[in-house]
Amino acid sequence: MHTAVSLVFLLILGSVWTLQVAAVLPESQANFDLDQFMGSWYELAVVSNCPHYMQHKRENPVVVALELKHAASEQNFTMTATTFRNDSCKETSTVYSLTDTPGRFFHHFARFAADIDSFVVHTNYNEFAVMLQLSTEKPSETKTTKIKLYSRTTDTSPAALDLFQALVRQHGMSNDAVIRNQSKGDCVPGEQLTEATKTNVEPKESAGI
Ligand SMILES: *[C@@H]1O[C@H](CO)[C@@H](O)[C@H](O)[C@H]1NC(C)=O
Ligand SMILES: *[C@@H]1O[C@H](CO)[C@@H](O)[C@H](O)[C@H]1NC(C)=O
Ligand SMILES: CC(=O)N[C@H]1CO[C@H](CO)[C@@H](O)[C@@H]1O
Repeated sequence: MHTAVSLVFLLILGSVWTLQVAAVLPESQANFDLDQFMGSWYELAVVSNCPHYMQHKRENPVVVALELKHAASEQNFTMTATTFRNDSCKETSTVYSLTDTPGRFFHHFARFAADIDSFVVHTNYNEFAVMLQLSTEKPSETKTTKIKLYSRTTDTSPAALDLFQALVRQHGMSNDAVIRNQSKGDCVPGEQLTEATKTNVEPKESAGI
């Protein structure tokens, strides 16, 4: 198979990084439609080979609500993430630059001096998206991989989970490590978590997605 052949070829080159990039340049996204991808998403599940990120997520494994906005003619879009942190709602905004590759974006994360390439590996726009993020921290050149499952709702279909889990395996990570969402209800920046929304807290198994 073509994939197996390129795997061997790239392993011979010794560049796992190149392999990862090559493995996600999906022909399926050649007709990626940015504007259909915009709007509201929920980040329901994540896995990473970065221990710090995973520890941080395990401490606060909540659903992150995302709002993506693209202004026509701009070569970038804004992703606003809202999530509960210590029972209050935190909002952060990130500008992603478009690249020449459909479904591939770039941003720089100043806190870790990291260059981050994001790929929409799979999406059907109206239900789910499987995202791959490859980061390189400077100056150490430390490389980490993150895989995320986005959904238009706080639930997901078995088909979307299958695609997510397949990508997790393809990148040599275990599905046991995946951290699933724990929905705490709607999150409005500036508002404290109310007693009413607290009753919705449903702790989930954090493994075995
Ligand atoms: C977004 O892209 C436009 C040009 O397409 C540019 O003028 C603007 O500065 C960019 N915004 C950011 C925050 O990089
Ligand atoms: C969360 O709250 C705990 C105790 O209430 C505090 O020690 C901790 O620093 C807080 N964390 C953040 C990120 O605000
Ligand atoms: C992928 C995943 O774990 N999804 C869950 C997110 O939370 C909602 C509500 O708590 C569940 O219904 C989903 O199954």
